[in-house]
Amino acid sequence: MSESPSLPHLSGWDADWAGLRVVVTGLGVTGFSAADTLAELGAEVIVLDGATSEKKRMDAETLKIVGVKDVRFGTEHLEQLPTFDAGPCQLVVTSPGWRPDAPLMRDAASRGVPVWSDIQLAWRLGARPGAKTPQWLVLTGTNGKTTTVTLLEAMLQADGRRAVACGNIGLPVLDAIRDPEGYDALAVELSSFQLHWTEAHGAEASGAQRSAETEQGRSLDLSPTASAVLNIAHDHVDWHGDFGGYWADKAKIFHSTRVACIYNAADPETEKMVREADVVEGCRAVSFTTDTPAVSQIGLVRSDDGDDLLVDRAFLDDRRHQALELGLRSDLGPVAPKHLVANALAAAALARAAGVEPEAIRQALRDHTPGDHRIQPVAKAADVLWINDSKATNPHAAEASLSSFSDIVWIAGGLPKGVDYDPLIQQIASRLRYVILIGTDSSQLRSSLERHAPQVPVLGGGAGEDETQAQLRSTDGAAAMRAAVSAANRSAEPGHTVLLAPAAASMDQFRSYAERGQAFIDAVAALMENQT
Ligand code: UMA
Repeated sequence: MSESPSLPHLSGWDADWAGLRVVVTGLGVTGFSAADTLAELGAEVIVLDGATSEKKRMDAETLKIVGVKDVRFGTEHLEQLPTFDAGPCQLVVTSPGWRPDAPLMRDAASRGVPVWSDIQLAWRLGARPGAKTPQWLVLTGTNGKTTTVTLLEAMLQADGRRAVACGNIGLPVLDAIRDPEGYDALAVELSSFQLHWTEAHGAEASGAQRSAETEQGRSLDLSPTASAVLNIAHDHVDWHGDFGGYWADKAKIFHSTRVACIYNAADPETEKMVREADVVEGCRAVSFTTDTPAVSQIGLVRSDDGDDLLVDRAFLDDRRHQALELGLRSDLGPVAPKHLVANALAAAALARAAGVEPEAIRQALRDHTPGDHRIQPVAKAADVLWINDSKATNPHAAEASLSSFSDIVWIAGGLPKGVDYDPLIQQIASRLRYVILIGTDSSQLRSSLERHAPQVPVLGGGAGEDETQAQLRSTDGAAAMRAAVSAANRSAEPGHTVLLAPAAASMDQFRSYAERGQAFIDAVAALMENQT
């Protein structure tokens, strides 16, 4: 990305976008919203996409109607930037997934053509004329983004604000800012890809940028009210080149933050990001913790009756001597795992930075329903927690739940889809106490466990002929799950978590991951009933 501020004159809906020659890369949801917006602003737009589909062709037809006449499909268009009749391309607005080493991005860099994410464009536009200009509350992280942004949206709405969750969660930010009425606040989930293509010069921007900023009364680069990084672990490293690149792109979220940068007290890397950020004068560093909070933290206080309190020691005047109650752990549901509490605390910190009242936060915690089959607590009995993460159909998705718990009795297996289990098993071996494999053939997972977690007992996944093993392999999914749940019950000890996170597809034994999750819920319910 160019180091100097790009297109400094273009800020606000009424700026001179007309005639600007813009290439939009990608015609997924981002590209469509970007091309549609730019056409409305009067820019000249060419859209490029390496692949095509029925949906994309229909979207191209729709774009034609609004004035985007030139949509090109096919890899032959991805070698270099196209030239417009009126001259060379002046700006690229890219879909997030386009890698920096893609030929088009290299071509843009060599010609000095700025490349913006849709986030950068949305920030520059602000809002439609006459509509409210929203506060931006932004967050990123390797895991937990979607839950946190959903909770944040609910907290803002419970406080009576017109708010919406957008960004990587699915609704393009450009669609949110083009809402005719406008929003009071945007709860924005940002991916590392989106951040990569978003400029962040920090509050100490160059002279040219600062003068433009003064003129407009608004920073040219993303300058959110509050920002948060939930955690950082290895992910998308191939895209970013190395972990350092991924880290640096995530860290950009803190730059130019105005009220509070929120980090995870349990993840020193997120604190380092805040320390290195160039923020607006007066912006505070606030952390969240699942332990008792110190000053400038939002955290969890154990209570005598066994129900922990979520408390704020950051956003109140007398924070040295007082704490503000935001809700109870049990507001999040009968069993609220630690990672969910951490996500709720992060959302609460962002909401409090925007002035949301404690009552609204509590209301949102109470209204929260965990997504079905996604790290969904099912029961807690005899100090054993039962979690349904049937939606974890590959190792990457399973890792999120496996790394959220220690002392796990793991129910896994199914159709492996040709993936390599070794990295996952190496990473989580120390957390496993017992493994039960369902699936008609989970031998691949079993041999990975034998190689990388030889100390962990494994039931199933082999050719054993005893009745339980045969049931675990059965094409009758409900029977297989009953056998797995009953074996888990026999091996789980107090303090353990029984986790269904198959890391495999379900279709060898079930119609869908939802049916597999429901089979688990039913088997656990039957078990609980028999035990009472
Ligand atoms: N394309 C090319 N060449 C390339 C790369 C992409 O031609 O080198 C084309 C593809 O054919 C496609 C288009 O570009 O038609 C881009 O589509 P996309 O699916 O990559 O992106 P969008 O549909 O615009 O969706 C994106 C996010 N996807 C990615 O970042 C990969 C969505 O996040 C996001 O919800 C949406 O914008 C709205 O902001 C999804 C995601 O998987 C959920 N995110 C990753 C994650 O969470 O880990 C980052």
